[in-house]
Amino acid sequence: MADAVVFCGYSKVRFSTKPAGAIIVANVLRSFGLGTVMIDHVFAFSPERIQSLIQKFVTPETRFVCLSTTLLGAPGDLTPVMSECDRLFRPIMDAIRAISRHCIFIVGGSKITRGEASSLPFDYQVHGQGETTLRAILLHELRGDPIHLSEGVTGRVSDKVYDFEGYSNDLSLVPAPEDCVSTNETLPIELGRGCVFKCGFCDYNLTGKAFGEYNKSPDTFRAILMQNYEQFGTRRYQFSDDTLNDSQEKIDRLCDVIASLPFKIEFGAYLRLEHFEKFQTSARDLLEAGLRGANFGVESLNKRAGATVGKGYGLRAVDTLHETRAVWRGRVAVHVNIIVGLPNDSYDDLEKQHAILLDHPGVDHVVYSALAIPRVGTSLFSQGAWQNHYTENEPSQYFRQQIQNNEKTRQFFGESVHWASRDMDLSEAIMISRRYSEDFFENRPYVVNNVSSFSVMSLLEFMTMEEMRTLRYKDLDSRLSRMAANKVNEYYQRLMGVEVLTGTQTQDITFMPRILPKREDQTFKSKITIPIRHELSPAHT
Ligand code: B12
Ligand code: SF4
Repeated sequence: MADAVVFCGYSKVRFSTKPAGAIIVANVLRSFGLGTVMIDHVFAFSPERIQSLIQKFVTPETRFVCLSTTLLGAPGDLTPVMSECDRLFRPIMDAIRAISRHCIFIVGGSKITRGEASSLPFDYQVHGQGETTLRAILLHELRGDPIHLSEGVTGRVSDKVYDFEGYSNDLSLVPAPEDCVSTNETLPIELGRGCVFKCGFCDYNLTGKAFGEYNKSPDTFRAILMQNYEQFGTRRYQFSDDTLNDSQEKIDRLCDVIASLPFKIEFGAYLRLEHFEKFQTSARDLLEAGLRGANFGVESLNKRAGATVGKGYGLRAVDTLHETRAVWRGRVAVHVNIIVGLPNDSYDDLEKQHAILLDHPGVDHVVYSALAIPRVGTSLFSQGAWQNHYTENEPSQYFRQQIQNNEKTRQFFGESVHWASRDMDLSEAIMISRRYSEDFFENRPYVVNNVSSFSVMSLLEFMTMEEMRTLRYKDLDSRLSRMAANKVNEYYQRLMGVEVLTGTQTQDITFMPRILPKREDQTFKSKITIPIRHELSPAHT
C-alpha cells in the first residue's frame, strides 16, 4: 500500500528515462513521511497491469495521487497534448476514486505550466516549479495551513506565489530505492533550472533568468552524483538544463565536480553552439568530462531569420560544427534542431540550409519542426509578438481533412495559430519539415542519424557509440521494440515486488508523523522541525 502515488511516463518509451519532475515530486511527498510509489510508463502498461498496480498500491487510506505531465503522452506520440493525457488517465482516476473516495488528485508538469487545460477533476493544478507549491498543498491538506490559490483555474497553485529559494542545495532529484532504478540506467540530472535566454518562440516559463540564478551548488551537485552512484551504480545522465554551457563559470563548475569523482560519467545535454566559439577550450573540457550527446537549438543558418527570435548565429554555426567535430571525432552524437517557418527564411534559404546539413560531417541528426505558435502559454509569440511577422489564415482543404481525421492533430491545431508568412503557411512548413526529415534519414541511415542525442544517451544502455555509427536504424527497428518491451516488463515486475517505505526522512524535515496533527495541537512544535527557509510564507502576498 502507499500513502501517495505519482504517475508519470515519457511517450518515447523506446528511449525513455525517468522524468525528473516526477522523481522530485515523489521525494517531496516522501519528505513529509508519506510512503510514496512512483509509477513510470503509466500509459505503456496494459489496463490489466494498471489494475494490478492500483490494487497493490491504492487503499482507502491513500491520500494523494499525482500526475506529472512533462514528457507524458501515449506511447510513440511525439508532441503529446494534455487532452490525450486526460483521455488516458480518466479510467485510472475513476478506478482509484472507487477505492479511495477522499484522496486528493494533483497534476503538474510542463503541459499545465504552459497553460493547457485539463478536463479531469483534479483538486490541484500546479503551475510552474513544484517543490514549494506541493509543500504548500501538503501543509494545507495535512495540517490545515492556509493556501493561496490563483484565480482563473480551479485549484491552481502557482510558483509565482510559492517560489523556490532552496534550489541550489536541494537534493530531491535522487531516486529512492523503491523507484526501481536498474544498474545501467541513464538518469535525469540538472545543474541548473531555467534559461538565461529568451527566444521569441520558446514556450517555457523560466526563460530570461539571471546568470547564476537557480544553479546547484558544487557540493549539492556532487552529492547527487555520489548518491546515485552508491545506490544504483549510475554513471550515465541526461541533463534537463535548457542550456548547460551558458557561462564559462558553469562549465568549470561542472568539469571540476566531475573531475573530483572517484568514477567517470557520460552525459547528454542541450548546449549553445556559439559558446564553443566563445569559450575556446570548452569542447575539449566537456568531452573529457563525459559529454556524449550534444543537442543544439540552431533553428536557422540564415542570420536574418534566426535574429528575429534571438538565435542569430547564422552560417558561422557551420564552421563551429567543423571545429567541434575536429575535437570530438565521433565520440559525441551531435543533434541540430531547425525551425521551418521563421520570419525571413524563404524556401530557397531552407533548401540551401538542408543541403549543408545533409552533408555536414559534424552533424549526426537533424530535427526539422514547423514553427508552432501556441495560443496559450508563455512565449513572446504566444503573447502576440507573432503578429509582427505573420497573419492568421485557414489551412488548405487537404490539411483540413488531415486535421479532421486525427484527434491529436485536431488538438494541436486547435491550440496553435494557423499562421501565414510572406513565404509559406503552417501547413506548408509541416510538409517541408516532413520532406527534409525523410530525406535526411534516407541519406544518413545509421542509428546515430535517426535518433536524438538524448535517445543516444538511453541507447548507450544497450550498445556502443561505434555500433550506433555503423548499424543501420532500419535493421534495428524490431530489436529496439523488443528492448523497449523488455525494459517496461522488467520495470513492471520490479514494481510489483516493491515494498513502499513509510516515514522516510530527508534533510528538510527532521521528523514528521505520517498523518500530521492539526496546527492547534500543542505537541506539534516539539514534534516537527522545519527549517526557516521552508516555512511557507507566500512570497508576494
Ligand atoms: C530535457 C527536456 C527534454 C528531453 C527529455 C529527456 C528526459 N527524459 O529527461 C527531450 C530532448 C527528450 C525532450 C523532448 C521533447 N520536448 Co522537451 N524539454 C526538456 C526540458 C528542457 C526539461 C524537462 C525537465 O525534465 N525539466 C526538469 C524538471 C525537474 O522539470 P519539470 O518536469 O517541469 O518538473 C517540475 C514542475 O513542472 C513540477 N511538476 C512536474 N510534474 C509535476 C506533478 C505534480 C503533481 C506537481 C505538483 C508538480 C509537478 O515540479 C517539478 C519540479 O519543480 C523542458 C524545458 C524545461 N526546462 O522544463 C523541455 C520541454 C518539456 N519539452 C518540450 C517539448 C515541446 C518537447 C518535444 C515535443 C520537442 C519536439 N518537438 O520533439 C519533445 C517530446 C517530448 C515528449 N514526449 O513530451 C516543451 C513542452 C511543452 C509542453 N506543451 O509541455 C518544454 C517545456 C520546452 C519548451 N520550451 O516548450 N525534452
Ligand atoms: S529556446 Fe532554449 S535557449 Fe531559447 S529561451 Fe528557450 S530554453 Fe532558452
